[in-house]
Amino acid sequence: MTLEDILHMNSGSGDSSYANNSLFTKFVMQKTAPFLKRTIKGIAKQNTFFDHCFIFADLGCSSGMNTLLLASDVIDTIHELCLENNRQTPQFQVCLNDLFGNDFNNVFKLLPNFYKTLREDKGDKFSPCFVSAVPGSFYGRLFPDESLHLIHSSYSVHWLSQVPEGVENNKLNIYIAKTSPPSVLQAYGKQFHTDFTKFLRLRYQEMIRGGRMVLTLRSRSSLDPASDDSSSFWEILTISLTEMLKEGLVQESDINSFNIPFYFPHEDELRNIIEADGSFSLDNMDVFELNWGEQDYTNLNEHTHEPIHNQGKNTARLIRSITESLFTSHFGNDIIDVLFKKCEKNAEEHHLATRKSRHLSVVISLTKSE
Ligand code: SAH
Ligand code: EXU
Repeated sequence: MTLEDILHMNSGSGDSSYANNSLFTKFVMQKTAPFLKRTIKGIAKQNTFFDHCFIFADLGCSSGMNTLLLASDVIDTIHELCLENNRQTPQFQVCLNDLFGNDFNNVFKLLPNFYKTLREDKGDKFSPCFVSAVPGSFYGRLFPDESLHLIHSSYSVHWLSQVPEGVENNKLNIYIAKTSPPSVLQAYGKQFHTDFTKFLRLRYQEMIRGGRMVLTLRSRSSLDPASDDSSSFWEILTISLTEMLKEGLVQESDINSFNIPFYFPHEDELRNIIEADGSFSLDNMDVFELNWGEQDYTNLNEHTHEPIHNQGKNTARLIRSITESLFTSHFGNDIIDVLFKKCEKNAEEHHLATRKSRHLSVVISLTKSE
């Protein structure tokens, strides 16, 4: 089985579904919305872009409230621009992409309401919008040649196409950690370099001349993993797995051979890859930090509307909604409940009680090269 057959965020709308744990990434999208708006305004200078049908894609859209939020943001911005300039709004084609295992059905259920709201909001200025799903990996071709005006992706392109080769000596760590040997960092960096370059070249083929991309990824503040403190989420998993090893619930060899296939690049790494490849030029970049653990994202008290402090539970649920498919396919189903119960306890005791979990993100805006 390859990663693209295995990986998916948790489906449905239960406690540990991604749909129910995507408030943090909603904040990320709100934070990057002005950036996206500026990019679309830049596009508007290219007159022909809004002539007939504006085609855009969200790569790694997942399933939940955020999935259609992006579509609304783009359509609203273009609407405003067209009103300002006294021109007719184009039709829209919205292409929602994610891997084959994504819960697209959950998104489809939200569509009637999405179309209805659009019609109500826009009134007689409404122009048709066609939403379609495009399942497949963004490390392969997804769209016909020169067909897209805009590509957006949030919190997805840090996912690699596979676990890097040469990370077997990462021992009990499951991602780059302070105790990882330098070769592990290099292997992860190299895999990201290969994958991101491929991503840029594929999108170059699929975009119209002058087309733009806005990508948001997790990032690292330092090139040196030892001085980077952004990985505490994955440390919670490592601590929990190590406890299970001591209790004889998992095997050491199984932990040694498990590593998570994502990589959070430093801004300089992104810049270097984009420049070296040349398919796109980098127009804009912004690095920002949001702290997980500052507020409670899921539970508000029904009566007082004050947050209920349930950090351990919420942290464990979020980590579970993202990583469960990887753990199930490697360790089997039996360990899952115990693992995330331990995560809940460890999130409370070891981490969130003593320090915040910093999440650094980077957003970039790119234009297709001539
Ligand atoms: N954009 C949403 C969801 C982010 S979750 C938000 O901001 O909330 C990250 C998504 O990226 C997951 O749904 C995962 O399945 C998807 N993803 C990871 N690798 C991918 C690939 N190679 N091709 C397409 N989607 C991928
Ligand atoms: C995500 C994260 C995260 C969050 N990574 N996703 C989707 C992700 O891929 C790597 O760290 N959603 O809320 N966080 C924190």
